[in-house]
Formats: sequence, structure tokens, C-alpha cells
Amino acid sequence: MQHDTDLPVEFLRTLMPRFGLRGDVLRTEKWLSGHINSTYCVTVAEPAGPRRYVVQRVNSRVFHDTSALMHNAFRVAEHAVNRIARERGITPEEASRDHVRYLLADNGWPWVPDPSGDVWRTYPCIENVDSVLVAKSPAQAREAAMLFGRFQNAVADLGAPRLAETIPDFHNTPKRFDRLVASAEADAKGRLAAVRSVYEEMLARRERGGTLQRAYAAGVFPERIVHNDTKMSNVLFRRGTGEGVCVIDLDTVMPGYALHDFGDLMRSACDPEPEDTEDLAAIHVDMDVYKAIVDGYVSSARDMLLPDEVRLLPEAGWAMTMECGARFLTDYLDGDVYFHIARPDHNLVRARSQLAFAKSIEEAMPALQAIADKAAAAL
Ligand code: GN1
Ligand code: MG
Repeated sequence: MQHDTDLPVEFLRTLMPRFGLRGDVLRTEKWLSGHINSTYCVTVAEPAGPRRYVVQRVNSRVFHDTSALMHNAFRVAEHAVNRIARERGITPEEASRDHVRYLLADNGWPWVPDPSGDVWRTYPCIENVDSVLVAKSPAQAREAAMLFGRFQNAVADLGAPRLAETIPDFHNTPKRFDRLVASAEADAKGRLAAVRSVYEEMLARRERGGTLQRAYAAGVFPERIVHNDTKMSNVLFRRGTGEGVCVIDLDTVMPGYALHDFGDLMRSACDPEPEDTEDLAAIHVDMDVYKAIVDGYVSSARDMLLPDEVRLLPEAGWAMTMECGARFLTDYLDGDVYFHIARPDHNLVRARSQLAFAKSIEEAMPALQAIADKAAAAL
């Protein structure tokens, strides 16, 4: 679907007081980030000076149960903020300067529904931070990996009830391949003929795409609470020092597998090109970044990881890359109904780049595996 670039200024003015923010709205901006939700930055006048808030519209076409999503995200954010506050001897309010903490609305929920069925939420903007689409250095990628490992640790003791699976089978790679085949068979927009070679190259990888799922089915790995969308752009870095501050985008935090979080980070961090590059020749696995994320992730999640999980880290990077490519191609064949696009062939371009990166991982696999095996042996 096309990106919604309209700025609903009047709506945002009426929305902020519902979250207890009664000061004048001084400025509203559209933030172009993310393929699913729409994000705005709203500056509100407060006694201590202007303060910025991140306001997001959660896309109900993708998240069918937005209230389950918000229950998950709110619980997880509160848990993480309270834990950080305890550990650092600060208040949860102070911790929320550097961590996502959703505000409650006048309806008692951390969201406000609109007539279209979408829901709106807000949290105080985390200031003096930067985010990146691609890793700028191994050190930066290592920070990201450590933060995702720490995040898994922070939510590991969330307790009952089990978080809702807001998108069932989210990282079930074989089912993502099945969806791709179904979309190719339906060929709703008549686009298959022109993309048949990409499609066939993907299908040739279908069997391998089941490797992680077969391990889960064998009961080898524990289910954990995981982030599920661990791309570089979901990490905030302190402006100036470059220190990792926190992870954002809690929409897909759900029960799942640690390997998916590492794999999706590897997909985005180890590829020096952005996900929608057309420069396929520039795509390769940055080995220094890979070493840095293995080290960062394993050092921060060491207490929970099993050696067999660590051995499968590079395979997880391949699987998450292939899965993402299959999802982009599926959406292209379906007529761009899921991911926001900025140009007509955007999903196809993304699918091609993910396929190219998966092939780079295949070539680099012996070296990637040796590093993972070494890390597993040192656990
Ligand atoms: C979507 O919307 P965003 O950018 O947070 C997608 C992820 C993909 C990612 C690819 C709910 O994430 O699974 O990996 O695009 N989120 C959902 O960039 O499908
Ligand atoms: Mg997301």
C-alpha cells in the first residue's frame, strides 16, 4: 500500500489531551520509518518547556487484534522499564527518558481507537539519539546485538499469562514459503511471468527454509519471549557517543525463538546495503560485523543460550533473510497489500536484494559456521 504521507494535524490536536497532554501542540511531523505503522512526532508545550512525543497509528490490516498487540507491548514495556529502574536505582519515569513507555489514555487503555479500526498510541520521545538503516561499523552492530540480548534477558521473567501471538506463525519460514506459492498460483495481479526467475530461485531454497522449524518441532530449543523485528533501525544510539540506548518497536514481541532475533539482526546488520538496494553487486556478508554481532549477542544472552542454538546462528541469518525475501515477493504478487511501498516495484526490489543476500550467506557459510562453532564451544 502507498505510504500515508498526510499529516492529520487536527486529529493529533484532539488526540494528545486524551493521553493527559493538555499543553498546546506546537508542531507535528511525519516520521517515515517502518513498513507497517504510521509514525508522527508531536511537540507539546509543557511547564518545563516543549516536549516531543512519538505518536503511532497501529495498522489494523496487519495486526488484526490491535488490543492484544497493545496489551503485549504495554506489559513488556512496563516490565522492562521497571526492571531497568530497579537495577539503576532510578524511578520508572526517569527510565522512560531512555526506554519506550506508553502513556495511558482517558479510557484506561494505552491506546485510543479511531473510526477506521486502527488504534493510536504515544510515548515520550527518546531524545539525543540516532537510528541507522545499515550498520556503520562493527562496534555499532555489536551494541545493537547486545541490546537485543539484554532485551531478551529483561523480559525472560515476565511470567503468566503467556503473551498473545498477535501474528500467528510470524517467523514460521515453511509457512511463509507456502504463502508465496499460494500467491504465485493465484497470481492476482498477473505479475508472476515477469518475476519467474526470482520466484524459482526462492523456491529452490524451500527445503532448507525448514531447518529451524524442524529443530523446534524436535523440541530442541525453548520457547522464549523475543522481539521478532530486530533490524538495525529498531535500535537507538546515543548521539555523540554512539552507545546503544534501547530497542524500540515492541509490536511483534511474542513467544518465539532466540534464533529469530539473531537471524533478523544478521539479515539487516551484516548486509552493508539497505534492504531495498538495487546494487546487488555490492551485497555481501560483512565478516567483521558478523563477528561483532555473534560476540555481542552471545555475551549478553550467554546465560540463556544453548550451544546448539549458537551453532545455528548463521543458519538463522540465512532463514530470516530468505523468509523476508519470500514475504516481499508474496506481497508484490498480491499487489502490495501488506508493506508500505514508496514506488511501484518496491517489494520486488526488496525481494531481489534479500535473495542476493541469502546467496552471499550461502557462499560465506563455512567461515560463518566456524565462528559460530567457536562461540558455542566457549559457552
Ligand atoms: C516490517 O514495519 P517494520 O519496519 O517494523 C515487518 C517485519 C519485517 C520488516 C522488514 C509486523 O517491520 O517483519 O522484517 O518490515 N513487520 C511486520 O523491513 O510484518
Ligand atoms: Mg516492526
